Amino acid sequence: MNPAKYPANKVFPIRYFVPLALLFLGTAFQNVASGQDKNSVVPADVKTPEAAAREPSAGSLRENLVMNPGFEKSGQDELEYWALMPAKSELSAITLDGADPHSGKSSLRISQADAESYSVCKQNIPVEPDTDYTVSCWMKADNIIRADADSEGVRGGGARVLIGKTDGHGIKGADFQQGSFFWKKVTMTFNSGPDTKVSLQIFLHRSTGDVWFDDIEMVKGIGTAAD
Ligand SMILES: [Ca+2]
Repeated sequence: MNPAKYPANKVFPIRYFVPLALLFLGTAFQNVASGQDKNSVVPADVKTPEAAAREPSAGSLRENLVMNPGFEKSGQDELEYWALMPAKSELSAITLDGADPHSGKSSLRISQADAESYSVCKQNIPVEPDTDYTVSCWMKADNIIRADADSEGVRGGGARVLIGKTDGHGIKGADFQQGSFFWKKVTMTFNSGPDTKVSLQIFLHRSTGDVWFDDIEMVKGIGTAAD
């Protein structure tokens, strides 16, 4: 820069200052009038309807409706949210197992030595009527062998996840599982029909052997949350 060519008093001539000052004041007044300045009284956490709609909320499509789905919450002598009904002849048939869970620290194990035993673990879940839901769970099995046919010719079933009415009637069950297999995901869909509450049940029906359940999921709509 050549000081002789650009003297200090010519860098910002006074004739530019007044219009710029008026422009600044005019902009500041406009912001205050429209409520957009930094001292605006509109709280920062107020969401527009569009922003609120994008956020997940209770009852959203992908929410898992099962409580304690991975069998990680347990108090003394009980498993939170689940009703345990071991077979009458094998009252210790249902336990938490810390060995090789599908997730977390434990899975639910049903172990039966009597082929006529039937142990059930269930939970009531609120639903919307006439709505499709998808149930899935992870299962592992060791040597599940069904009971022979009873007096009516009906064999034992094996291990299964089932959705029923709260009065005990079935709505829909996934395929019965037998034999031995490592962790696998079992999925089914059902429609709630007129019901506003269903009973989600996992059980080992009239069979010997061991079955483990973990990460039970029930979501509204067709397809699991991971789909
Ligand atoms: Ca678990």
